[in-house]
Amino acid sequence: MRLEAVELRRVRMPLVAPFRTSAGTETTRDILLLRAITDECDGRGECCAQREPLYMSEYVDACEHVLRHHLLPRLFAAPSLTAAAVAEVLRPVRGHRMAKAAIEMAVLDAELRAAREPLARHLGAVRETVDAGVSVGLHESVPALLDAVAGYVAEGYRRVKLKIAPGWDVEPVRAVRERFPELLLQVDANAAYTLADARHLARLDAFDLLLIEQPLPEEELRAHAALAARLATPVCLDESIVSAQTAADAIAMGACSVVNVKPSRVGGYLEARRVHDVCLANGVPVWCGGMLETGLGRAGNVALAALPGFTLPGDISASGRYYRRDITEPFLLHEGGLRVPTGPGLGVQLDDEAIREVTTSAVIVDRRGE
Ligand code: NPQ
Ligand code: MG
Repeated sequence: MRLEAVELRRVRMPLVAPFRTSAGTETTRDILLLRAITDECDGRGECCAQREPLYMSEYVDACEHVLRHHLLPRLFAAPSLTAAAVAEVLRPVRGHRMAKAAIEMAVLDAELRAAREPLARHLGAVRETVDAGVSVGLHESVPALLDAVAGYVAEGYRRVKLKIAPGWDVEPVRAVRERFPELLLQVDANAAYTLADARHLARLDAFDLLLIEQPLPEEELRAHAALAARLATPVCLDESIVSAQTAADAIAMGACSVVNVKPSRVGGYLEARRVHDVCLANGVPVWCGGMLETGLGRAGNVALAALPGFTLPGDISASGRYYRRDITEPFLLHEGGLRVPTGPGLGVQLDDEAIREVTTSAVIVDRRGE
C-alpha cells in the first residue's frame, strides 16, 4: 500500500457533562481526526490528545504539528507501507506516541478495509460483546456523586470507576460502597498522591475495590512497588505504562498487578496488543482504558477489549456517556455490554453530516507538504 495523502480534521465536541479529574476539568473536546488516503482504501484514525498538556505531555496542537512536519513526511517517503511497518518507519522520532497511534490507526483501518477483515479478528478477539464500565469524575458533593453512580448503575454499567484525589477519597468511596454493596468498584487517582500517603490509601482496603489505578506519578515505578506491598487493594498502572517494555518491567518489579492499556498512550493498537500479550504471559489482568473517544476510537477499543487477556471491564462506555451526538452510529449498552463491530477495519461508518457540524478546520497534507 502507498500513503498518498492525509486529511487532518479538527472537530469540537461538547461533553454531555463536565469531566473533572485531578488533572483538570474538560467540558469540550477538540479532537483531531485523520483520514489516510491510500492507493487502495481510505482509513480513519482518531487522536485523543487533550487541548492542554495537563494529563499527558502530548496535546492536540503538538500532535498535529508533529504529524505534519515529522511523521507524515516519513510515511509518504516509504515506497510501500503496511500498518505493521508504521511504528518501524516512525522509530527515529522519539516519543509522540499519541500522534503515532492516530496515524497507525488510520493506516491499519485502510489496510483492513482493503482486505475486508474486521479489526477484532485481526487482533485476535475471542468475544462478540465486551462488558461496559464507566469512569465517574470528581464531584462537588457525596450526594451528587451518589446520584451520578445510581444513574449509571440503572443504565446497566457492570463496573464503576471513581476518580479520587487528596480530600476526595475515603468518604466518597465509603458512601458508594455502602449504597452499592455488590458493585464492581475501582478508583483512579491520576498520579495525585505520594508514597507518604500509603497509610491513608490503605484505608481504601476496607471497601473491596477491584484496584487502585495510578496512585503515584508516572515515573515512580519503585514507589508503586513499595506502595503495592503496603496495600491489600491491587495496584494498577495507567500513565506509567507507555509500551510493552514498560509493562514487562513494571510487572517484574511488582509495581502493579493489573494493567490499564490505552492504545493511544502506547503508540497504537499493535503495541497495545503486545502489552496485552505481556500481561497474559505473566497472568496479569489487563483492561482497556478510555480517552473520551468518539465512536471511531471507541470501535477500536471495543475490538481490543475482546482479546482473551481482557478479563476486567474497561472504561468503555456507550457513546451517550460523553456525547449527545456521536460522529459514528452510537455505541449502545446491551445488558451492560457493547457489541464488537464486525465490519471491515474499525467497522463503523462516519456520519458526514454530524462531522461537518462540529468541524473547526480541515486540511489535506500530501507528499509535497501541502
Ligand atoms: C484515565 N480516562 O483513565 C483517563 C483520564 C482522562 C476515562 O478516566 C479529555 C480526554 C479528558 C481524555 C480526562 C478516563 C480526559 C481524558 C481524563 C482522559 O486516567
Ligand atoms: Mg487512569
